[in-house]
Amino acid sequence: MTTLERFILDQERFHPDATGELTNLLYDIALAAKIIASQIRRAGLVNILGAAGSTNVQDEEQQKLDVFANETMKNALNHTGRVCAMASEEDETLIPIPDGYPAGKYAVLFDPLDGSSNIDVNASVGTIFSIYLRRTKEGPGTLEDVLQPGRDIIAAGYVMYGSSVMMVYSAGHGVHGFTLEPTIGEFLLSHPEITTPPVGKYYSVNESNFGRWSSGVQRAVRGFHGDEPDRIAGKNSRYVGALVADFHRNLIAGGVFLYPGDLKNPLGKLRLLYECAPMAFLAECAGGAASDGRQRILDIMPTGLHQRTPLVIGGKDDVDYVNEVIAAEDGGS
Ligand code: P6P
Repeated sequence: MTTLERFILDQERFHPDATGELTNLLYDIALAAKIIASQIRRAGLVNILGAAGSTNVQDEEQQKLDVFANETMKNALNHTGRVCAMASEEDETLIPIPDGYPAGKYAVLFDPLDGSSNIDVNASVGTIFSIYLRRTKEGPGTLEDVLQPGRDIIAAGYVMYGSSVMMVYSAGHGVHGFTLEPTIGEFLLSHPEITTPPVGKYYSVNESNFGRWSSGVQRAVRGFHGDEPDRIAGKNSRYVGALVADFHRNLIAGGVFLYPGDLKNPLGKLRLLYECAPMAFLAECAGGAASDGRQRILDIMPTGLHQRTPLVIGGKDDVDYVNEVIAAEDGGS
């Protein structure tokens, strides 16, 4: 059995100047994941224990799970001296380190509970995180430390709370999956060196938006329907409605996920910093690709914490196909 801690320590050989701080930071995130997982597992009992906002049988305030997950991530990271600042999809502004605690060399961004509406129907949800080296030299972290392009990510990953709890991460040397063994409370290496096929068997998109897409996006998706067999083989449609779950299936089995912009939301729905950039980092580390339909996600320079971007992510050839069709049909750069 290779635990997450043992594996990350072994990986340090790739970083001669490793101080062990990144190892400890990843372990802090793994601890938060275990705490969140334990609370999610009880979600189905909330009617017995009391719905969010009410008090449970122990007369404790029942937090909404996304609030709980957000507080858990912040509390696992803010006092360690490894982090100078955080940003979360759940917080409007930058999350500073509390007074009295040292500011560390990393900036951490996260979506604490992605796809949380799936909880009510017992479908998969996830936590997404990315880690950067701070930009500013010392003192409290600032927006400059978190508004960094995805190409500067030094590690990123997600936790998927599904039929089992899995943590998938990369520090730039391969993508590795760990499955939580609940009886011992450890993440054990279950999927070393994950790579994603260049052409996948699945495509994932919310087709109810089809009428609002550009003609390029419509043509690319019709290609996935099998309408242009001479150009691209048709694919099976799979869509869970939680990015972590759709991404994970496509990463392992091969596939492409799209959340395009449309007439109503030109930049789509997904957030650049908390959802698209970390997943794009993982996709590229696994041999895949990620674009906004035109440019590489990792090259987008963020201007705001909560900015959105269209997303095409998965097998390299599938992403290239979508980019080519959009360029041909929609023109522009
Ligand atoms: P739609 C969940 O709300 C989320 O942010 C992603 O996890 C998911 O991929 C997407 O939105 C689903 O959005 O519009 O298809 O329900």
